[in-house]
Parts: sequence; structure tokens; C-alpha cells
Amino acid sequence: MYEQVKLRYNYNALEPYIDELTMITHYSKHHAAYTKSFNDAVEKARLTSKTAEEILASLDQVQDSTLRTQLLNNGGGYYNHNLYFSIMSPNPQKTPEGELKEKIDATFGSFEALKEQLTQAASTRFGSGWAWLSADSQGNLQVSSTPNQDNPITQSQGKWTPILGIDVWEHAYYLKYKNLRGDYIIEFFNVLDWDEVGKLYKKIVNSD
Ligand code: MN3
Repeated sequence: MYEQVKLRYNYNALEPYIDELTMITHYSKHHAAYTKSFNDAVEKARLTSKTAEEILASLDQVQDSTLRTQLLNNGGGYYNHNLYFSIMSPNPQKTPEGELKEKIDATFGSFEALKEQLTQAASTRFGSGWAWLSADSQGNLQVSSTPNQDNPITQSQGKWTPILGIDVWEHAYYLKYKNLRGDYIIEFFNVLDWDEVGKLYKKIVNSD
């Protein structure tokens, strides 16, 4: 069984940046539906012994194209939202620290420059999708964006693992921000917890 990450905060705790109704709908409807459909697809594909990361990294080995698409869309929907909901907090650490901060400065020049690149990736993604900060096992960092529920694991067959994901599907912001995706992206950074992002970074770098 692949389970939704438990929220560390109440549905209304991210107000005023992310509103309560959006959180309720996003977590208990959208994410719950992806999770259920992913479990069904994994069962059908007989992949229940694998982690979600392993499945997403090796989708090219699934022969049945309908099943492969189901695993891509729902596996991504499951995995991406687990990341998204776990890196937000009502009391976030506002900036990166330690090892991650050093790598960000070395790669992008500064934290502000990274924020600019992430904002650019999120705001220019046409239609539904995500913006990402990903790491490889050597600790390298990259910013990217993907359509729909794709993610960097699938696209790189496991080389890159996202440590930060910004959901730019309309369901993530439309109730509060309407068509103003740019405003949502700016406010998202107010609830983004760099402590959690840093922990994910450490895990990936130390997993090799
Ligand atoms: Mn979403």
C-alpha cells in the first residue's frame, strides 16, 4: 500500500498563503484519488514489492502502454504531492542552510538567483505541471519543469530526485488566486520549509 503523507499541519495552517478550501480539496480529493489509482495500477502491474521511486525510475520496462500511462500519471500524482505537502509548513525555515546552502551558492550564484530560476520555471510551464529543484547522488542540483504529473525521476530514469516541487496545476491555486499563477508562486515561498528540503537533500547525497 502506498499511502498519502500525513500532514504535519492543519488544513487552515498555511493561510493566508494557501487557503483552507484549496488544501482540503487538494489533499483529500485530488491527492487521495491519485493515491488510490496508483495503488490499483501497481497491483495490476504486479509491482507492489517496489518503492514508488523505483517504479517511476523504470516505467520504460512496463510493456503495456495503457498501464504505463496509468503508472506515470497516478504514480507521479501520488509521489509529487507527497513531496509538495511535506515541504510546506506554517513555521518554515525561510532560507537554506549548511551543505544545501553551499551547493546552491556554488551552482546558482545565490539563493535569490535560485529562487528566480524556480519562479521562472514555474511561471512559464504551459498548462498543468510542476517546477522542480532536484539532486543527484553526487549532490549536484538542477532546476527543471515537467508537464502534467511527470517528474524528474521518470525523465532521468532515476538519476535526478526532486527535493522541492511547486505544483502549478490550477487546482493548487485557482480558488484563491484565480488566473494569477505568479502571485501564488510568490506566496508559496512563504510556506516553503527549507529545513525539509535540506533533509531530503542530505538523504539523497548520503544514499550512494
Ligand atoms: Mn496538485
